[in-house]
Amino acid sequence: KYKAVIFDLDGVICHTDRYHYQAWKQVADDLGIYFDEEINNRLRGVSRMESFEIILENYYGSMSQEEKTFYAEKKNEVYKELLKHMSPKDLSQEVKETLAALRLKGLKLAIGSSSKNAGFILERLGLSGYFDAISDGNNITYSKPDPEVFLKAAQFLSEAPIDCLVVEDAKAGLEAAKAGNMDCGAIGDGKTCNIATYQLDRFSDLLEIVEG
Ligand code: B16
Ligand code: MG
Repeated sequence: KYKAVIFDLDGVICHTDRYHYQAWKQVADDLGIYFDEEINNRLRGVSRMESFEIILENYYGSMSQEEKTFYAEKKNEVYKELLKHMSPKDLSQEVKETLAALRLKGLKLAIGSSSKNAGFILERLGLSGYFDAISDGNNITYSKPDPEVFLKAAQFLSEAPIDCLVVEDAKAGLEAAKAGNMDCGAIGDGKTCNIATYQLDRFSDLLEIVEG
């Protein structure tokens, strides 16, 4: 039925979402901005600068563009330090086995992530070179919910969007898939918004979905 599966990275293949939270929390605390897990959920799949704008909704001062860039870079430094804790052990057995089984079925596998750190994360997980294509924050102009990141992934794979299935944990990502004319499966926090083609209770549910 599908020829390729395009995976979001944070919240799907791995759980760097908690590191994003910790890093933003540090910046928010420094600035005296209220920030919690619920606000953090709104940052899923959203680019770094757009994430900071959401955090700044609770900031009652004014901030120049230079200062915004400074704090966003500071967050990224903290985040990158936290990413160093990751190792191939952070890749679950279930994800590893499911990816291998999908590949055996002849499906192409790609990453479609908003993150500019996607390459580094994949390296930490021992997945460098594993995917047939990587589309991430470094090759896009518009971030999710714009479909660009997934359309580029399909293009890198030489597949039509309609033959690709997207797997996402974020509302912005599911909307991006829909806007790109792709079916999508929601996992984790993504299940709460009810816009996906499929709801995945577990990552391995993908095996049944691709069977059709
Ligand atoms: P970076 P995904 C997204 O990754 C994260 O969900 C989102 O919280 C983050 O702001 C965004 O990447 C940008 O990440 O600061 O590393 O460039 O879920 O699209 O894989
Ligand atoms: Mg995500």
